[in-house]
Amino acid sequence: MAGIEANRSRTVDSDGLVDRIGRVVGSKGLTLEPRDMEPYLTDWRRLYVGRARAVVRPASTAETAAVVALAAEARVPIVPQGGNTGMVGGSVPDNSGRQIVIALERMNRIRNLDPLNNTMTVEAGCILQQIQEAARAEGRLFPLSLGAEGRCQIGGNLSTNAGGTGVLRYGNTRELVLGIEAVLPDGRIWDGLRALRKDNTGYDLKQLFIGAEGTLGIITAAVLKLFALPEETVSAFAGFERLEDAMVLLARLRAALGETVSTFELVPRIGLELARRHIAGVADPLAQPHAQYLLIEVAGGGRGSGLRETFEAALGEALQAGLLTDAALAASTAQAQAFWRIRESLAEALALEGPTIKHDVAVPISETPAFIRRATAAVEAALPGVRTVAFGHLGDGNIHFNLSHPLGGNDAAFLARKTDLNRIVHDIVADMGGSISAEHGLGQLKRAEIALYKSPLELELMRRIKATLDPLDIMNPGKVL
Ligand code: FAD
Ligand code: 2HG
Ligand code: ZN
Repeated sequence: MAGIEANRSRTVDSDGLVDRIGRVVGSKGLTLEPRDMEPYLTDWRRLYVGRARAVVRPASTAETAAVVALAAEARVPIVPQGGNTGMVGGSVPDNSGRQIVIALERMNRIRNLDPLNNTMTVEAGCILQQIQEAARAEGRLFPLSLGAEGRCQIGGNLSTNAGGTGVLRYGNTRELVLGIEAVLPDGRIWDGLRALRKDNTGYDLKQLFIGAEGTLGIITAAVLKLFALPEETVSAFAGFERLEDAMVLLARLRAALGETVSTFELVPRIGLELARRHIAGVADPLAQPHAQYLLIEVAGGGRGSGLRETFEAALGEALQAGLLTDAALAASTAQAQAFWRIRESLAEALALEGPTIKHDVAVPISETPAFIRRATAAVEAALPGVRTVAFGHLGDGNIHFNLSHPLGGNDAAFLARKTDLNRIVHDIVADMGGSISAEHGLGQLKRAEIALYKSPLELELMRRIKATLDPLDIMNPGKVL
């Protein structure tokens, strides 16, 4: 406790809350020094910089529950935080300096892996990659996969219902979970860690916490579904010209290869160029430039199953039919990794390119080409010179419709157009029956925006759920609603 004593003078603790929390988590679990708190106060995009009374890092569910109970008693708001890679400012505190951040990083144990039940039980602070590797070591696959997997935590993935590049085959995070354990806003622990494939005993409460962005409680552990580890994975990087052709290709690939088609991602030419400009080691895999590219992956039954040959033949037919203009099949793991690097570095490349206005939208899969065309024309008319970088999960109808600042323009003037450009893009999304947040959530960024696009009844139901579980409004207030 010496550290806590030493730090006490640096924080205002007139009600003794920090002292009481310190007694629960010990000096290892409490950060009060402004310099040490700093990484927990700024989001990945550097859009939000908050202040906090303390950063608390509990080591167990019991410690988390005790800290939440103390905060609830003192009516002090809590901000749950995972790997802090979220895109919408949900994981950082506001500017009041009153909130405490509860970071789950010390809760990183894999509690159990049951290969026969095809499940694993993990604590919320496990890094996604750690989970993927543990599953693989037992010959199993945990299919959630995203660019931030080396840093994001499963608790954050659950709380944002993360999507990523495996949704086409395995679904969103929501579909990969059998049970959760959560600390409620009053400090009680709900043990819902059931490892069952079937359980129709009333409302599916875990689904309330999944995608709630920390507004209903703190997820402390989860039972995850595991899958057979594919024996063979084949990746291709293909160039093409017309977005509609990609949709025809996806249907053809599914007809030929069934559920082995696991990734179907869009990279526009400008995305590849930005990645080459900003990310070390990125190269163009194809000889000539193309308007658009696809990263396609099939995974399945192993040598002798004919997977590679069938995939190659399907791509050959697509080239002959003019759906593709060129395609490279990865001949080695290193080449496959090079293809993936292009796709996974796009978010970072965009950030390094300068100010960006982001839209993470979903429309019916068949409507994605029409959406990209309509939205591109509309924003280019509204702001000549704006560079649209529309990329992402084409096979899911989820496009990351990014607007990169006009070259040679005034960045402040560009960012000042944010509300008006959001309106243009989101109105088109709404008109097409889509969603203004496909996978990143609402956080602080889209909290006001969603009020324009969700029905009053849906918003009322959400507010009622929030009020029932968190009547004091201490769990991540100011986010989502
Ligand atoms: P954080 O950012 O720490 O938190 C996110 C939200 O969850 C916050 O509201 C926070 O309060 C809450 N939260 C965190 N942990 C808990 C908990 N244990 N209990 C309750 N609430 C909690 N997202 C996608 O969906 N698909 C992608 O393909 C994708 N790619 C990305 C690529 C890059 C390079 C980056 C930087 C981000 C990407 N993201 C993607 C966004 C982000 O990685 C995901 O949203 C991820 O799920 C967030 O996890 P995290 O642990 O970093 O959560
Ligand atoms: C991705 O799919 C992430 O790479 C980030 O969801 C998307 O930066 C973005 O717009
Ligand atoms: Zn994405």
